[in-house]
Amino acid sequence: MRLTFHKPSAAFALVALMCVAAARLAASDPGKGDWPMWGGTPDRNQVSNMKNVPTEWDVKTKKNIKWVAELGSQSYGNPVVAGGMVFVGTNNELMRDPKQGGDRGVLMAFRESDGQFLWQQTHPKLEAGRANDWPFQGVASSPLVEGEILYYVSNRGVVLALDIQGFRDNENDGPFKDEKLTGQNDADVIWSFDMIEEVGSYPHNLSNSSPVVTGDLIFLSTSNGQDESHVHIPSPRAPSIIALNKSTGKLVWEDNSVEERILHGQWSTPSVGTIGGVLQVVSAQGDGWVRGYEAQTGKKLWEFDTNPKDSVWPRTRNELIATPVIYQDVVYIANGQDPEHGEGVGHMYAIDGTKRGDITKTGLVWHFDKIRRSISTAAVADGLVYVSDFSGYLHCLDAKTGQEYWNHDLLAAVWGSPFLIDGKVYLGDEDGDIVVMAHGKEKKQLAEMNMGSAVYGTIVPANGVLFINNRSQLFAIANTTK
Ligand SMILES: [Ca+2]
Ligand SMILES: [Ca+2]
Repeated sequence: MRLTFHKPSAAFALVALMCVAAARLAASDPGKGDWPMWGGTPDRNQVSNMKNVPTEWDVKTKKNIKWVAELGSQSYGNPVVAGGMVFVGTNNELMRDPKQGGDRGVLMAFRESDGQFLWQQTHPKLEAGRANDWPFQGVASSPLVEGEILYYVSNRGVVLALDIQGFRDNENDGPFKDEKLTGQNDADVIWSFDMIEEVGSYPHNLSNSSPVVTGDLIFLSTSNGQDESHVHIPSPRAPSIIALNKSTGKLVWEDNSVEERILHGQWSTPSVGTIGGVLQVVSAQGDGWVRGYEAQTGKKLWEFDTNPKDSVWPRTRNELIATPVIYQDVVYIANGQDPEHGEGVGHMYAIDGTKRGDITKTGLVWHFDKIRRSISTAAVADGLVYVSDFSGYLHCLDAKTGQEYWNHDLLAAVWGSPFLIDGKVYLGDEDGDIVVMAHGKEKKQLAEMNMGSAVYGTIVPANGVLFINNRSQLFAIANTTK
C-alpha cells in the first residue's frame, strides 16, 4: 500500500429572488471567483458556476495554456486559489533552495496571474520512515485559505497555519516566531499542531487530510492507521477526526469511534454542511463507516456502514478514501481501497443525514453497486451525480434513485474526481488524459487532452481559469485564443 493520498467540488433581480438564488448557489461555489479549499466550499461538491472555461487546450503547442509552473516529481494534492495566489503540495525533487535539500514534503505558493514562484514551506521526512511518511510522496493535503491564513497538513502529520504573504509583508506573524528561514521565499508559520504528539496519531504511510472550516473551527482527519505489518494498530485510542480552534490551533474536540477496527489507514477528508437544519461535520473513517457530528460540539449524530455485512477485508470489504459530498441533506460517497491494492468491487451510496443513530438501514437513500473501487469524490447538480472509479469508469447517476444513465471508460486508472463546470464534466486519469463530457443524461464526449504525465488531481476553477497539476507541473488553462 501507498500512494493514496489526496483523494486521495448567480444572478440578481428582485430582492427575494436574489436571496433564494444566493442561498441555493452558496452551497457548492465560493461565489467570489477564488477556490479556497478542496471542493471550493465545505460541502466539497465538485461543482463550479464559473462560465466560459476552455474545453480544449494543448500542452505541447501551448494553445490555451496561460502559464506552467514547475513542481517536484510527485504531486498528489490539489491546488487551491485565493488572495491572488495558487498553493499546491508536492515533493522536493525540484529543489528550489539548496539549504533545504533531500526528500521533503513541500507546499509551494505561486502568483495567480503569471505563475511566478513566491514562497515555499518544506518538511523533512519523519524519522520513523515509510511506515508513517512514505518516501517522495510530498505534501498530499489540499490547503484551506481563509482571509490571510492558509491551513494544511504536512507529511509529518502536523497541521500548520501560515501567513499567505509569507515574509513578503516584512512581518513575522505569530504566536510562532522561531522560523529559521525568513527570506522572501520562505513561509511564515502562525501556529502548528502535531497530530502525532498531541493526539497520538500513527499515520499509515502518509498524512493527507485537507482541512475544512466552519465558524471558529477547522476539522481534520488524523490518518491514524495500521503499522507496516498491516495487522497491528499501534494507536487504537487516537481519534479519527479532530476539531481545532482556527485562531489558536488548540484542540476543541476529537472522536474515536473506530478504535481497533481500522481496516488499513484513514485518508478521507471531512466535509461540513447543514443537514436537516443541523450544522454537521461528515467524516468517512477507517472502519468503512461514514459518521455525522454536530460541528460545534463533536456530538455524534449518525453512522452508516458502507460495506455489506458479509464482505471480507481486503477482498470485498473496502475502506473510504473519497471525500463525502453534502448536497440537499444527502451525503454522497463511494468506497474503495488504496490504489496499490488494485481494482475490485465498490459501492456508492446516497445517505440521508437527517436520521440518527445507526442509519445503515434507515438512512439508505440508494446504493449503486455497479461501481468498482473508488477514491473519487462526487459532483452533484441538476438531479445528476457524477462519480468515477479506480477502474477508470465515469458514471452518471440519477441523484434521487441511483439509476445509471451512462458510463464512460477512460481506459486508465482514475485517482482524481469528476468536476462539473459550465455544462461540462472534466476528469483526469493516470495516463495523463483529461476527458470532457457533456453534462446531462445523454452521453456525449466533447474533448480529450493529454497533460504529459499522470493526473492524480482534479480540475480547480478560479477567476476564469482552470488549474490542474500532473505529476510535476501546475497548469493554468484559459481561453487565450479567440
Ligand atoms: Ca508575515
Ligand atoms: Ca511566524
